[in-house]
Amino acid sequence: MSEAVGTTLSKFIADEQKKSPGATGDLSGLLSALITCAKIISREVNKAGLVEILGLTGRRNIQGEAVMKLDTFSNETLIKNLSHTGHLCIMASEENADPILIPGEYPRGKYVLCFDPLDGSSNIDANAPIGTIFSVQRCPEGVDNPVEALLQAGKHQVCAGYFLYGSSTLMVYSTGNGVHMFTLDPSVGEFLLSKANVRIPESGKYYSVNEGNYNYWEPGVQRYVDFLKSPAENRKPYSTRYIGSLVADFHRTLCYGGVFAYPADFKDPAKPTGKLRLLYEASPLAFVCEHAGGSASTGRERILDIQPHELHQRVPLFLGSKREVEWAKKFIAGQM
Ligand code: P6P
Repeated sequence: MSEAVGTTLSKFIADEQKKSPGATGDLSGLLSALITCAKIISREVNKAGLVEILGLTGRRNIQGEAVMKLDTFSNETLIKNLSHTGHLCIMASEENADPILIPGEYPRGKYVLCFDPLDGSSNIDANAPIGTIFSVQRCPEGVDNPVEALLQAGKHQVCAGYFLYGSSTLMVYSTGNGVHMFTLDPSVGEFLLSKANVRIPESGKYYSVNEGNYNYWEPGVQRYVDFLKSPAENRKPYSTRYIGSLVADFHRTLCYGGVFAYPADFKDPAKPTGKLRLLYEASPLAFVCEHAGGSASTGRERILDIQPHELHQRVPLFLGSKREVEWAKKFIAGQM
C-alpha cells in the first residue's frame, strides 16, 4: 500500500502494524509514546532562543520553575514518559552512565530502548539543527538480567530512527520495511507523511567530516579525504558540508547522498576509537541508512555486525552512499 503524502503518522504506524502478522501493538504504542516526547522536546527547543529575549533568565522561567538544560530536559522527558508504558524492559541513554531500570511499580515490556535524547545540543545557542536518536531491540527470551539485553548487535534492531529539530521538526524511522519521513505540522500537532520509502542516492557530491582532525587520522583516512577533494577523470571534486550536529549531517547525507564520517583519531587518548557512540548513534543511523540503500562501516567492519561490549562504546563511523563508504574501506585497507 503506498501511503499518500500527508497521511498522519499515527495512521501510517497502524497500517504498518497490519503488515506484521502477530503484531500486538506494543511497538506501535512505544512509537506513539516516543512521538509524544518528541513533540514536547520540539516545543522546548523551538522556544530556547527566547530565554534571553523574554527574560526567562538563566535557570528559572516566568512561573519560577527551574529551567533545565535542554539535553537534561529531553532526557527527563523521555524517561518520565516511557517508563510506565509497559512496552520496555530497560532503557539506556547517552545522558545516563548506567542502564535505566523500569521501576518495580510499572509493568516490564518486551522492548529495549537506547537513545541519545538531544544530540548536538552544544549547537542550540547557534540555532543549528539538533536531534533525538532512538534504537529499539527485543528483550531476548529467558534473559534474567535485562542489562544483558542492551548489548545486542545493531542487525537485531526492530526499529530505529531520529527526530530532527530544525527549520521544521522531522521524524525519520524504519522498522525494516523501508525508511519513512514525516514533518510535524504544529497547527495540527501531528506528524504528516512527507516521503515514504526514502532511498539514499548510490553516490553523491558531498563529504561531511571535521577536517580539523585531519592530522590525527590514520594515513588511509587522510588519503581517502584527499581523494574526495581531488578532481578525477569522471567527476568534480566533492564539496564539504559539516554542521557538527550528527542528526543534521546524516539527514542531509540521506537526502543528497555522499558520506558522513567521524573516523577514529589520535587527538584524545581517552577516545581511541572515535567520538560517536555505537548503541544510540552509529547503530540506529546505520539501520536507517542501510534500509534506505546505503552503507555504514567503521572502515573495517559493518556497524550493524558489531557485538557491543560496553554501554557507551565508541566506534569510528563512515555512513552514507554505498560508493563513498566502499571507497573509505578500500583506502583504509590500502587497496586504493
Ligand atoms: P566535532 C555533537 O557534539 C556530536 O556529538 C555530534 O552530533 C557531531 O556529529 C559531533 O559531536 C561533532 O563533533 O568533534 O566535529 O565537534
